[in-house]
Amino acid sequence: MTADIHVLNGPNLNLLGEREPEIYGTATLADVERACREICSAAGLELSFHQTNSEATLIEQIQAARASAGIVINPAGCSYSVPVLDALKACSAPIVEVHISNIHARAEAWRAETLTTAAATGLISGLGIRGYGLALQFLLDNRGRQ
Ligand code: CA2
Repeated sequence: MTADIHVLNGPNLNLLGEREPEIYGTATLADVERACREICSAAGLELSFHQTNSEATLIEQIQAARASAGIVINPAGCSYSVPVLDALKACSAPIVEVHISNIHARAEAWRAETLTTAAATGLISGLGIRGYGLALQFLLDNRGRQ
């Protein structure tokens, strides 16, 4: 039995709160998980929350979530991966891609060239870790409308 909602995090996001706070803030991934769990439990939904540093594991997690009520994904460095894009395209679940920073305003222009966004219903970028909660709220509000 798969969880209702899946929040998936790609490579290096386990370091959130430890480096580059001027870009990513000071909250940790545990803080993000806590906030996501509060939102889902208030809505009576089961949440599966993962972070992986492995592209293969991320693909397996996407496949496991493919028929769920929704996926929130911060693919991080896997945002430029064709296999991750293909895995997302195979999902019937609505997908919201989240980036903590504004990838269109970063010093490195290539950060905006994500492949994975093509498979997402929508993108939230630059709203800090609040993006995760906003993405969940969208999925909850739109349940059954796809
Ligand atoms: O803004 C985001 O959420 C990103 O997905 C973060 C990725 C980056 O490659 C994307 O372009 C934008 C990097 C994640 C690395 O995680 C760290 C977290 C804290 C400190 C250092 C790295």
